Amino acid sequence: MLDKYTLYGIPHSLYTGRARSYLIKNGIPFRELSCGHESFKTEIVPKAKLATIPALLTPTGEVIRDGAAIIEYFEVRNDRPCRPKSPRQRLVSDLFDVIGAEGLLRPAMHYRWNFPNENLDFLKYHFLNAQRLGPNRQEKTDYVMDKMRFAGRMFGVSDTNHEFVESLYMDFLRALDKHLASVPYLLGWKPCIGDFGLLAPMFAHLGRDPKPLAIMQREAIHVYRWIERMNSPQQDAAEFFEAGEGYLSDDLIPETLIDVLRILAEDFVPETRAAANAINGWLADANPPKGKRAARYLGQNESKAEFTARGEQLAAGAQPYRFYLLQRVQDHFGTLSSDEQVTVKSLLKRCDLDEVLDITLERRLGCEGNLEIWL
Ligand SMILES: N[C@@H](CCC(=O)N[C@@H](CS)C(=O)NCC(=O)O)C(=O)O
Repeated sequence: MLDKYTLYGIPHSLYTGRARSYLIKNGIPFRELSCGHESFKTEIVPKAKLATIPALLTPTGEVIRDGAAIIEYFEVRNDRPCRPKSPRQRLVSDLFDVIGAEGLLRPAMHYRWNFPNENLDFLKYHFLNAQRLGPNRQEKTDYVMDKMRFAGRMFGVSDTNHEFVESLYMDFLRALDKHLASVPYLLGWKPCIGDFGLLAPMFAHLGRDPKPLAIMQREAIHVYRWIERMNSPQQDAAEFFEAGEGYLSDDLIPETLIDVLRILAEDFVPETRAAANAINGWLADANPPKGKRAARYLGQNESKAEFTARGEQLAAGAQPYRFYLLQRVQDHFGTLSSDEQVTVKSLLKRCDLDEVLDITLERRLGCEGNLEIWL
C-alpha cells in the first residue's frame, strides 16, 4: 500500500489542473499517473464508474472521480482550509468554482482547437502520450483528437462566432489581469475554492496551449503569474512586497473582482437560464427514476439550449453538472441570515449575477458511487 495519494490525470486536461493545484497548495503528498497507465483501466475505472480524469486513489484504496469531489474529500477532513468563512466571499468563491468549471468552456475549446498552425504539434504530442501503449496507439490518438476537435461546437462555438468568443474572453482576461495586479489570489493572499475552479480552463488550455499562452503572456502578465503561483507549493507572491495571509478582511470583494464577474455574467447567466429551461423540459418528459445517473448532456442537437449574449445567438449543450455545482451556491445562500442575504444579493446584483440564485432545476442532483444522480 502506498503512503501517498495517486492522482490520475494528464498535463493538458482541463479538470485535472484544478485538482492538482489543490493537492499542491494544500501540501497533500501525491504522485501523478497518466490515464494511459495500465492501472487506470484495470484498477481505477471499475471503481470510478466513468473513465474521466481527474480521479484520485487514496492510500486506503478508495477511488474518487471528479475534481470537485476530490477537493471536497479533503475539505471536509481538514476543516475546510480553502473556504472563506464570511458570506460574500464564500459565495463568490463557490460561484467562481461553477463559472470556472462550466462557464469558460467556449474560449478554452476555441483557443485549443481553432489554431492548428500554433497548437497542433503540441496537441499531437500530448494526446499520443495519454494513450495506453499497445497496438493502434496512433489510430486511437487520431480518433480522440477528432472527437475533441468538435467539442467546442457542443459548448456553442460555431464557424461564425469566433470574434464574439474572442472579444468576450479578452475583456474577461484584461479585467482579471487588473484584479490580480493588486492581490495574488482571487480573494487575497491565499487561494480559495474559486481559484481552483477558475484554474481549470485557465491552466491546461488557456494558460498552456501555445496560442492562448502567447496571448496571456503578452496581454495579461498577472494572470500568467497567478497560474504559475497556483501550481507552486509556496505562496509565490514575490512581487507583493507586503504580502499578507488569508483572505481580505471585512468580507471585502474588491471593485476589480466585481468587474470580472460582470463580464463573466454576460454569457453565464443567459446560458444558465436557457440550460435550466432545456433540462426542466427534458425532466418533465423523461421523468428519470430517483437514483438514475444524470448524464453529462441530455442528448445531442435536440437538447441544445439557445440563448443570446452580447447580441450573439448561441446554442450549447445543456449540462446538468452546472446545476450540481450551482446547488451549492444556492444552498449556502439559503443558510444565511436575512441581513446577510440582503448584502449578498446586492453584491450579486452589482455583478449582474443575482438571477443565478433563483435558476433551479425541477429535481435536485446528488452524487452516489462516483456518479451524479437525479434525486
Ligand atoms: N465533472 C468531471 C469532468 C471530468 C472530465 O470531463 N474530464 C475530461 C478531461 S479534462 C475527460 O476525462 N474526458 C473524457 C471523457 O469524458 O470521456 C470533473 O470535474 O472532474
